[in-house]
Amino acid sequence: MENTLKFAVFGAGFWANYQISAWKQVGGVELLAICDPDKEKAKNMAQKHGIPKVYTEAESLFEQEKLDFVDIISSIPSHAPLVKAAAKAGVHVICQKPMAQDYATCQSMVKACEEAGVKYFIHENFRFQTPIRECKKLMEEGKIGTAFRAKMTFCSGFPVFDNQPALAELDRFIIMDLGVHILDMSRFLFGDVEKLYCQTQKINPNIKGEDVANTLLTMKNGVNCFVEVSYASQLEQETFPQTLILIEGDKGSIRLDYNHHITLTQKGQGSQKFKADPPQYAWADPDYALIHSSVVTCNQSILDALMDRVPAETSGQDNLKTMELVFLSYESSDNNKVLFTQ
Ligand code: 89V
Repeated sequence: MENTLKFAVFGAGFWANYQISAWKQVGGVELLAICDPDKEKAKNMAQKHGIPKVYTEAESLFEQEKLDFVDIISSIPSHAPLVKAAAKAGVHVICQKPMAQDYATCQSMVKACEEAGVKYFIHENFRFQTPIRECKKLMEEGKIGTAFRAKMTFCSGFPVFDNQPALAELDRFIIMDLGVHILDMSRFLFGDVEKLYCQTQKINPNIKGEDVANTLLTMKNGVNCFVEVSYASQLEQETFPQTLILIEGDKGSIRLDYNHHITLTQKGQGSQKFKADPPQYAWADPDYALIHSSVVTCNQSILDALMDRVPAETSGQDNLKTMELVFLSYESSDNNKVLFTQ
Protein backbone atom coordinates (compact mmCIF):
# COMPACT_ATOMS: atom_id res chain seq x y z
CA MET A 1 0.00 0.00 0.00
CA GLU A 2 1.15 3.57 -0.65
CA ASN A 3 2.14 5.81 2.22
CA THR A 4 -0.91 8.06 1.98
CA LEU A 5 -4.10 6.02 2.16
CA LYS A 6 -7.06 7.22 0.11
CA PHE A 7 -10.50 6.97 1.65
CA ALA A 8 -14.16 7.97 1.45
CA VAL A 9 -16.67 8.75 4.19
CA PHE A 10 -20.28 7.56 4.29
CA GLY A 11 -22.56 9.81 6.34
CA ALA A 12 -22.52 13.58 6.75
CA GLY A 13 -24.09 13.94 10.18
CA PHE A 14 -22.92 15.22 13.58
CA TRP A 15 -20.13 12.67 14.11
CA ALA A 16 -18.75 12.73 10.55
CA ASN A 17 -17.61 16.32 11.08
CA TYR A 18 -15.44 15.34 14.07
CA GLN A 19 -14.18 12.06 12.64
CA ILE A 20 -13.03 13.91 9.51
CA SER A 21 -11.33 16.56 11.67
CA ALA A 22 -9.64 13.76 13.61
CA TRP A 23 -8.37 12.17 10.38
CA LYS A 24 -6.82 15.54 9.42
CA GLN A 25 -5.19 15.59 12.86
CA VAL A 26 -3.78 12.08 12.36
CA GLY A 27 -2.53 12.72 8.78
CA GLY A 28 -1.22 10.14 6.34
CA VAL A 29 -4.65 9.84 4.68
CA GLU A 30 -6.45 11.63 1.84
CA LEU A 31 -10.24 12.01 1.86
CA LEU A 32 -11.43 11.74 -1.77
CA ALA A 33 -15.20 11.63 -1.43
CA ILE A 34 -18.23 11.80 0.85
CA CYS A 35 -21.56 10.05 0.34
CA ASP A 36 -24.91 10.77 1.99
CA PRO A 37 -28.43 10.28 0.60
CA ASP A 38 -29.06 13.90 1.65
CA LYS A 39 -27.12 15.79 -1.05
CA GLU A 40 -27.24 19.15 0.73
CA LYS A 41 -25.73 17.68 3.89
CA ALA A 42 -23.01 15.94 1.90
CA LYS A 43 -22.24 19.11 -0.07
CA ASN A 44 -21.99 21.20 3.08
CA MET A 45 -19.62 18.70 4.72
CA ALA A 46 -17.54 18.56 1.51
CA GLN A 47 -17.29 22.33 1.43
CA LYS A 48 -16.37 22.57 5.12
CA HIS A 49 -13.56 20.01 4.81
CA GLY A 50 -12.43 20.53 1.19
CA ILE A 51 -13.56 17.06 0.04
CA PRO A 52 -13.31 16.87 -3.79
CA LYS A 53 -16.30 14.60 -4.63
CA VAL A 54 -19.87 14.25 -3.38
CA TYR A 55 -22.09 11.19 -3.93
CA THR A 56 -25.61 10.25 -2.89
CA GLU A 57 -25.31 6.56 -3.83
CA ALA A 58 -22.73 4.10 -2.56
CA GLU A 59 -22.74 2.13 -5.81
CA SER A 60 -21.49 5.00 -7.97
CA LEU A 61 -18.90 5.96 -5.37
CA PHE A 62 -17.41 2.45 -5.39
CA GLU A 63 -17.52 2.42 -9.22
CA GLN A 64 -15.72 5.70 -9.64
CA GLU A 65 -13.25 6.07 -6.76
CA LYS A 66 -10.04 4.12 -6.24
CA LEU A 67 -9.89 3.69 -2.47
CA ASP A 68 -7.80 2.00 0.22
CA PHE A 69 -10.55 2.17 2.85
CA VAL A 70 -13.93 3.65 3.74
CA ASP A 71 -15.08 5.17 7.04
CA ILE A 72 -18.80 4.48 7.57
CA ILE A 73 -20.30 7.10 9.90
CA SER A 74 -23.97 6.69 8.98
CA SER A 75 -27.19 5.45 10.62
CA ILE A 76 -27.24 1.97 12.23
CA PRO A 77 -29.44 0.21 9.60
CA SER A 78 -27.14 1.45 6.81
CA HIS A 79 -24.01 -0.11 8.35
CA ALA A 80 -24.49 -3.69 7.10
CA PRO A 81 -25.28 -2.87 3.43
CA LEU A 82 -22.38 -0.40 3.28
CA VAL A 83 -19.88 -2.75 4.95
CA LYS A 84 -20.89 -5.51 2.53
CA ALA A 85 -20.66 -3.15 -0.48
CA ALA A 86 -17.14 -2.14 0.60
CA ALA A 87 -16.14 -5.79 1.03
CA LYS A 88 -17.48 -6.55 -2.46
CA ALA A 89 -15.42 -3.66 -3.84
CA GLY A 90 -12.31 -5.07 -2.12
CA VAL A 91 -11.87 -2.00 0.10
CA HIS A 92 -10.90 -2.10 3.80
CA VAL A 93 -13.72 -0.94 6.08
CA ILE A 94 -14.19 1.06 9.27
CA CYS A 95 -17.73 1.00 10.65
CA GLN A 96 -19.13 3.25 13.39
CA LYS A 97 -20.38 1.62 16.60
CA PRO A 98 -22.81 0.02 17.28
CA MET A 99 -22.01 -2.46 14.49
CA ALA A 100 -25.63 -3.46 13.67
CA GLN A 101 -29.12 -3.89 15.10
CA ASP A 102 -28.88 -7.65 15.78
CA TYR A 103 -26.19 -10.25 16.37
CA ALA A 104 -26.77 -12.30 13.21
CA THR A 105 -26.26 -9.17 11.08
CA CYS A 106 -23.02 -8.37 12.97
CA GLN A 107 -21.76 -11.91 12.28
CA SER A 108 -22.66 -11.62 8.59
CA MET A 109 -20.67 -8.36 8.33
CA VAL A 110 -17.54 -9.94 9.86
CA LYS A 111 -17.95 -12.96 7.54
CA ALA A 112 -18.40 -10.82 4.41
CA CYS A 113 -15.14 -8.96 5.15
CA GLU A 114 -13.26 -12.15 5.98
CA GLU A 115 -14.42 -13.81 2.77
CA ALA A 116 -13.49 -10.75 0.70
CA GLY A 117 -10.07 -10.58 2.38
CA VAL A 118 -10.55 -6.96 3.52
CA LYS A 119 -9.67 -5.63 6.96
CA TYR A 120 -12.66 -4.71 9.10
CA PHE A 121 -12.54 -2.30 12.04
CA ILE A 122 -15.15 -0.82 14.34
CA HIS A 123 -14.79 2.82 15.28
CA GLU A 124 -15.07 2.23 19.05
CA ASN A 125 -13.37 5.22 20.66
CA PHE A 126 -14.18 5.23 24.41
CA ARG A 127 -11.45 2.70 25.29
CA PHE A 128 -8.91 5.15 23.79
CA GLN A 129 -9.74 7.94 26.28
CA THR A 130 -6.64 9.15 28.13
CA PRO A 131 -7.92 8.43 31.69
CA ILE A 132 -9.09 4.93 30.68
CA ARG A 133 -5.65 4.10 29.25
CA GLU A 134 -4.12 5.38 32.50
CA CYS A 135 -6.36 3.12 34.62
CA LYS A 136 -5.36 0.13 32.49
CA LYS A 137 -1.65 1.04 32.78
CA LEU A 138 -1.88 1.22 36.59
CA MET A 139 -3.52 -2.21 36.66
CA GLU A 140 -0.91 -3.67 34.30
CA GLU A 141 1.85 -2.26 36.50
CA GLY A 142 0.38 -4.31 39.34
CA LYS A 143 -0.35 -1.24 41.45
CA ILE A 144 -3.57 -2.67 42.93
CA GLY A 145 -2.74 -6.38 42.79
CA THR A 146 -5.48 -8.61 41.42
CA ALA A 147 -8.71 -6.79 40.62
CA PHE A 148 -11.84 -8.38 42.08
CA ARG A 149 -14.62 -5.82 41.57
CA ALA A 150 -15.36 -2.63 39.66
CA LYS A 151 -18.03 -0.02 39.06
CA MET A 152 -18.29 1.94 35.82
CA THR A 153 -20.72 4.85 35.87
CA PHE A 154 -22.02 7.05 33.03
CA CYS A 155 -25.08 8.79 34.47
CA SER A 156 -26.01 12.09 32.87
CA GLY A 157 -28.84 14.50 32.09
CA PHE A 158 -27.03 15.98 29.07
CA PRO A 159 -29.51 16.79 26.25
CA VAL A 160 -27.89 14.29 23.91
CA PHE A 161 -30.93 14.37 21.57
CA ASP A 162 -30.31 18.03 20.61
CA ASN A 163 -27.21 17.13 18.56
CA GLN A 164 -28.31 13.60 17.64
CA PRO A 165 -32.12 13.69 17.19
CA ALA A 166 -32.11 10.21 15.60
CA LEU A 167 -31.25 8.73 19.02
CA ALA A 168 -34.76 9.60 20.25
CA GLU A 169 -36.20 7.37 17.52
CA LEU A 170 -34.23 4.21 18.39
CA ASP A 171 -36.40 1.36 19.75
CA ARG A 172 -33.35 0.35 21.76
CA PHE A 173 -31.43 3.40 22.85
CA ILE A 174 -29.05 3.57 25.76
CA ILE A 175 -27.31 0.19 25.63
CA MET A 176 -27.05 0.37 21.82
CA ASP A 177 -25.67 3.90 21.75
CA LEU A 178 -23.79 4.38 25.02
CA GLY A 179 -23.78 1.09 26.92
CA VAL A 180 -21.89 -0.44 23.99
CA HIS A 181 -18.98 1.89 24.80
CA ILE A 182 -18.91 1.11 28.52
CA LEU A 183 -19.33 -2.64 27.94
CA ASP A 184 -16.42 -2.47 25.50
CA MET A 185 -14.33 -0.63 28.12
CA SER A 186 -15.16 -3.31 30.69
CA ARG A 187 -13.69 -5.91 28.28
CA PHE A 188 -10.68 -3.66 27.63
CA LEU A 189 -9.99 -3.39 31.37
CA PHE A 190 -10.98 -6.83 32.67
CA GLY A 191 -11.11 -9.22 29.70
CA ASP A 192 -13.93 -11.44 28.48
CA VAL A 193 -17.30 -11.78 30.19
CA GLU A 194 -18.73 -15.05 31.47
CA LYS A 195 -22.29 -13.99 32.40
CA LEU A 196 -24.44 -10.94 32.97
CA TYR A 197 -27.69 -9.69 34.45
CA CYS A 198 -29.30 -6.46 33.26
CA GLN A 199 -32.33 -4.31 34.07
CA THR A 200 -33.42 -1.39 31.89
CA GLN A 201 -35.82 1.52 32.50
CA LYS A 202 -37.48 4.16 30.35
CA ILE A 203 -37.76 7.49 32.18
CA ASN A 204 -37.92 10.15 29.42
CA PRO A 205 -41.44 10.00 27.89
CA ASN A 206 -40.32 11.82 24.74
CA ILE A 207 -38.05 9.10 23.37
CA LYS A 208 -38.82 5.62 22.04
CA GLY A 209 -36.17 3.49 23.74
CA GLU A 210 -34.89 2.87 27.25
CA ASP A 211 -32.65 5.53 28.82
CA VAL A 212 -31.38 3.75 31.95
CA ALA A 213 -29.60 0.39 32.21
CA ASN A 214 -27.84 -1.39 35.06
CA THR A 215 -25.76 -4.41 34.13
CA LEU A 216 -23.81 -6.69 36.44
CA LEU A 217 -21.08 -8.54 34.55
CA THR A 218 -19.05 -11.45 35.87
CA MET A 219 -15.81 -11.62 33.96
CA LYS A 220 -14.06 -14.90 33.14
CA ASN A 221 -11.29 -13.93 35.59
CA GLY A 222 -13.86 -13.55 38.38
CA VAL A 223 -14.07 -9.74 38.47
CA ASN A 224 -17.60 -8.53 39.17
CA CYS A 225 -18.16 -5.33 37.21
CA PHE A 226 -21.25 -3.16 37.61
CA VAL A 227 -21.98 -0.98 34.57
CA GLU A 228 -24.56 1.77 35.10
CA VAL A 229 -25.67 4.05 32.26
CA SER A 230 -28.34 6.73 32.29
CA TYR A 231 -29.41 9.77 30.30
CA ALA A 232 -32.19 10.49 32.82
CA SER A 233 -30.00 11.52 35.77
CA GLN A 234 -30.37 14.92 37.41
CA LEU A 235 -27.26 15.11 39.60
CA GLU A 236 -25.46 17.89 41.43
CA GLN A 237 -22.48 17.53 39.07
CA GLU A 238 -23.23 16.94 35.39
CA THR A 239 -20.36 14.71 34.23
CA PHE A 240 -21.08 14.19 30.50
CA PRO A 241 -19.30 12.62 28.63
CA GLN A 242 -17.10 11.11 31.31
CA THR A 243 -17.15 7.59 32.69
CA LEU A 244 -16.42 7.45 36.42
CA ILE A 245 -14.74 4.27 37.60
CA LEU A 246 -13.80 2.46 40.79
CA ILE A 247 -11.58 -0.61 40.50
CA GLU A 248 -10.77 -2.61 43.61
CA GLY A 249 -7.90 -5.08 43.84
CA ASP A 250 -6.48 -7.15 46.68
CA LYS A 251 -3.62 -4.65 47.13
CA GLY A 252 -5.36 -1.35 46.43
CA SER A 253 -7.86 0.59 44.36
CA ILE A 254 -8.07 3.04 41.46
CA ARG A 255 -10.75 5.71 41.41
CA LEU A 256 -11.40 7.79 38.31
CA ASP A 257 -13.40 10.87 39.29
CA TYR A 258 -14.90 13.82 37.44
CA ASN A 259 -12.47 15.82 35.27
CA HIS A 260 -9.96 13.00 34.96
CA HIS A 261 -8.80 13.02 38.58
CA ILE A 262 -7.34 9.64 39.47
CA THR A 263 -6.76 8.43 43.03
CA LEU A 264 -4.50 5.42 43.45
CA THR A 265 -4.70 3.85 46.91
CA GLN A 266 -2.22 1.13 47.87
CA LYS A 267 -2.32 -1.08 50.93
CA GLY A 268 -0.04 0.38 53.61
CA GLN A 269 1.05 3.26 51.37
CA GLY A 270 -1.93 5.64 51.44
CA SER A 271 -3.26 7.46 48.38
CA GLN A 272 -1.72 9.37 45.50
CA LYS A 273 -3.74 11.76 43.37
CA PHE A 274 -3.00 12.82 39.83
CA LYS A 275 -4.74 13.93 36.63
CA ALA A 276 -5.03 12.18 33.26
CA ASP A 277 -6.20 15.04 31.03
CA PRO A 278 -6.82 14.29 27.34
CA PRO A 279 -5.13 16.37 24.61
CA GLN A 280 -7.19 19.43 23.55
CA TYR A 281 -8.01 20.13 19.91
CA ALA A 282 -9.26 23.48 18.56
CA TRP A 283 -11.81 21.70 16.29
CA ALA A 284 -13.38 19.71 19.15
CA ASP A 285 -16.76 20.64 20.62
CA PRO A 286 -15.94 21.61 24.24
CA ASP A 287 -18.91 19.52 25.49
CA TYR A 288 -17.42 16.43 23.81
CA ALA A 289 -13.67 17.23 24.15
CA LEU A 290 -12.84 13.97 25.94
CA ILE A 291 -14.53 11.84 23.26
CA HIS A 292 -13.21 13.92 20.36
CA SER A 293 -9.62 13.50 21.55
CA SER A 294 -10.16 9.73 21.69
CA VAL A 295 -11.44 9.78 18.09
CA VAL A 296 -7.90 10.85 17.13
CA THR A 297 -6.25 7.96 19.01
CA CYS A 298 -8.86 5.51 17.73
CA ASN A 299 -8.25 6.60 14.11
CA GLN A 300 -4.47 6.43 14.67
CA SER A 301 -4.77 2.89 16.01
CA ILE A 302 -6.84 1.85 12.97
CA LEU A 303 -4.41 3.53 10.56
CA ASP A 304 -1.48 1.70 12.22
CA ALA A 305 -3.32 -1.60 11.74
CA LEU A 306 -4.20 -0.72 8.12
CA MET A 307 -0.49 -0.10 7.51
CA ASP A 308 0.35 -3.46 9.21
CA ARG A 309 2.35 -1.68 11.93
CA VAL A 310 0.29 -3.21 14.78
CA PRO A 311 -2.53 -5.75 15.14
CA ALA A 312 -6.04 -4.26 15.03
CA GLU A 313 -7.35 -3.45 18.50
CA THR A 314 -10.97 -2.79 17.57
CA SER A 315 -11.42 -5.32 14.77
CA GLY A 316 -14.90 -6.42 13.72
CA GLN A 317 -14.08 -9.88 15.06
CA ASP A 318 -13.16 -8.49 18.49
CA ASN A 319 -16.18 -6.20 18.53
CA LEU A 320 -18.53 -9.18 18.08
CA LYS A 321 -17.82 -9.91 21.76
CA THR A 322 -18.89 -6.38 22.73
CA MET A 323 -22.03 -6.61 20.58
CA GLU A 324 -22.86 -9.96 22.18
CA LEU A 325 -22.92 -8.15 25.54
CA VAL A 326 -25.25 -5.49 24.13
CA PHE A 327 -27.79 -8.03 22.85
CA LEU A 328 -27.47 -10.27 25.92
CA SER A 329 -28.16 -7.23 28.13
CA TYR A 330 -31.45 -6.56 26.34
CA GLU A 331 -32.37 -10.25 26.46
CA SER A 332 -31.50 -10.43 30.15
CA SER A 333 -33.66 -7.41 30.93
CA ASP A 334 -36.57 -8.60 28.74
CA ASN A 335 -36.61 -12.07 30.34
CA ASN A 336 -35.27 -11.17 33.80
CA LYS A 337 -32.54 -13.81 33.48
CA VAL A 338 -28.84 -14.26 34.09
CA LEU A 339 -27.30 -15.05 30.68
CA PHE A 340 -24.00 -16.64 29.70
CA THR A 341 -21.82 -15.56 26.77
CA GLN A 342 -21.03 -18.07 23.97
O1 89V B 1 -20.36 8.43 21.22
C1 89V B 1 -21.55 8.20 21.26
O2 89V B 1 -21.97 7.08 21.17
C2 89V B 1 -22.55 9.28 21.45
C3 89V B 1 -22.79 9.67 22.92
C4 89V B 1 -21.73 9.18 23.88
C5 89V B 1 -22.86 11.13 22.94
O3 89V B 1 -24.02 9.12 23.37
O4 89V B 1 -23.74 8.97 20.81
